[in-house]
Amino acid sequence: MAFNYDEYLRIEKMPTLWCWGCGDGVILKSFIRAVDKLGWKKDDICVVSGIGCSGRFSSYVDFNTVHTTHGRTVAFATGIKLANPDKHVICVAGDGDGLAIGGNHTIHGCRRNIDMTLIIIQNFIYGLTNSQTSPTTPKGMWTVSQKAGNIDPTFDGCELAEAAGASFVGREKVTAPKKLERLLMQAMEHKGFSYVEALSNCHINLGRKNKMQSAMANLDWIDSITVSKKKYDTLSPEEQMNLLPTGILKQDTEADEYCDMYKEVQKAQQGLRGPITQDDFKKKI
Ligand SMILES: Cc1ncc(C[n+]2csc(CCOP(=O)(O)OP(=O)(O)O)c2C)c(N)n1
Repeated sequence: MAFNYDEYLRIEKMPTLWCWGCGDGVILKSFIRAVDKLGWKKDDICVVSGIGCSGRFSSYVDFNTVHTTHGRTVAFATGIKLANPDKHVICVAGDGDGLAIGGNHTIHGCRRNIDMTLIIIQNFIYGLTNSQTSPTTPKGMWTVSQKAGNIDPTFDGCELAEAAGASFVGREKVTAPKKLERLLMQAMEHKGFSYVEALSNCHINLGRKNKMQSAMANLDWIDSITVSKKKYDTLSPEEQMNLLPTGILKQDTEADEYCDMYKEVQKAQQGLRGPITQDDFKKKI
């Protein structure tokens, strides 16, 4: 029997505002299937998104949802999680939202290792506002803010998340929706901050000006720059240079989780335990 997405969607909001052929719908469907497989109740989930095409995500799913300001997704989500530690909090942000204006919040969400999942919809461009350079726009590509070609160095959001302390980091692409579904399940099940980069196409605002005029051409390009982590690890540094590894890139099940530690703070303040000391932590410095 066909999967019934309607159960999880706000049907009155359909059709989506996303352009025809946009990969964001593939991510939405993969996420819904992952939630269904986890068996989570809709009322136990809160989806928090920012502004941008990716920000529409929270409007379409029939969970508790918050459509927040551009760049502040993780900040809002942190407050929601601390007040409701028993709920599953999922943030969705674009590469501009989560890595440029909201980069600082992303770094500190990772550093605190608070139990939530951040899905970065990485389409290499500011989509909604028509093609400004984002921190992940490849060098040399045309953008509306760098019409002679982008000269800004890019950074890898997954490497950033790993270095900042996220305890689960992974990347997948919309051309592998079943793998994306599995990665999202693993990320959402993980206790701690999980960072998932979902590579999506924006053939309208990235592709059209960069010799990828159709969704398929944009997707082929994404396929050409990605390789499984298993294969990636066998390549030389020169071969790795222009490739993005996919799959689980980091998984640390031992790291201290922020809500657990915060419970200890509450107990200490209520006189239910002594002060918090270095012995309460696995990682001290
Ligand atoms: C504080 C603030 N700054 C700028 C904007 C304008 N703005 C809206 S969406 C957006 C970029 C969206 O790009 P991205 O986060 O990559 O998401 P996409 O649209 O590609 O999904 C910008 C700059 C805004 N709404 N609020």
